[in-house]
Amino acid sequence: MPSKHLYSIRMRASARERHISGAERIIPEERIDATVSGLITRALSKGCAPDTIVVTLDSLKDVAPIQHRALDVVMLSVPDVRSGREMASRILQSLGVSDMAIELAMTHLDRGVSPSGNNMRGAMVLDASTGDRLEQDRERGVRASRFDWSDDGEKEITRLLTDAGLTHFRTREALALATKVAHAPGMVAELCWSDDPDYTAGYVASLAMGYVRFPVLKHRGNGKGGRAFFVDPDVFEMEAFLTYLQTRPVLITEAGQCRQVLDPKKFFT
Ligand code: WAQ
Ligand code: MG
Repeated sequence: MPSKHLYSIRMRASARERHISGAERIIPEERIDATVSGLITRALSKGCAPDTIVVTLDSLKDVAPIQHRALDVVMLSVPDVRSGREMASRILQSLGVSDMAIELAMTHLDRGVSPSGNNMRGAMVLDASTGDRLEQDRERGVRASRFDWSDDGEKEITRLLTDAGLTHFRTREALALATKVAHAPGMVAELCWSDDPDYTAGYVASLAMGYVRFPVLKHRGNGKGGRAFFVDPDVFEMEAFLTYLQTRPVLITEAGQCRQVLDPKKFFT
């Protein structure tokens, strides 16, 4: 893709002031029409009709996107929420996130991350040692923006994920987001599960261990979900973190590896 004519497109939809869906794309100018209409179709096809859909387009001008290879995908076969969360916690611990920070993150995600008990549009930012929340706006959270797959990258990852039995667009999108986020300065690890009541999967992502995916991290029917970005308090600097997450365009140009771990106990050995 020539970098000259690239645009960042962001969509977010809300109903009764609540966030219901969002998406991020980086595309060449000639695909603006098709992309915008696709994103609006997506916003309208959510269970509840949105009151507001905001689509934002920004030319990337002459800023060439940073290119990253996607995180490796590790699929852990856990049978239920309890074992999923237990395994997710062990992985976060091994990455240096404290027990307290893990527990606080999971409690927030279960309750609804914003102070009013709703889902946020963005993510929580948690001190990986204390679990303190560092984001300024706790209703909105921090949103990663300006990232997408390149055409080649998207083809490659779609093939790889499909071969592994992962056909939902959410997996591909979450992997792109997690790859951008993992490269943020001061970032240790991300914990995520969807806010969609029918989508129980989630992941722990980090540069060190890749995108570790769990088929279940919450119970079906639960509409609470979100993202926790754990950061290293020794090096974390909010301004640099936000500049990277919100403004630096990132294209994921290459898939990583993808493997399945059938016995999660063997993951660490
Ligand atoms: N930046 C930061 N946080 C975000 C962003 C963003 N760009 N987009 C969404 N969030 C937060 C927000 O609080 C949402 O409520 C929450 O994440 C969940 O978003 O198969 O579908 O779009 O491997 O519901 C993970 C597993 C699915 C995918 C994640 O997230 C898989 C998912 P959702
Ligand atoms: Mg959602």
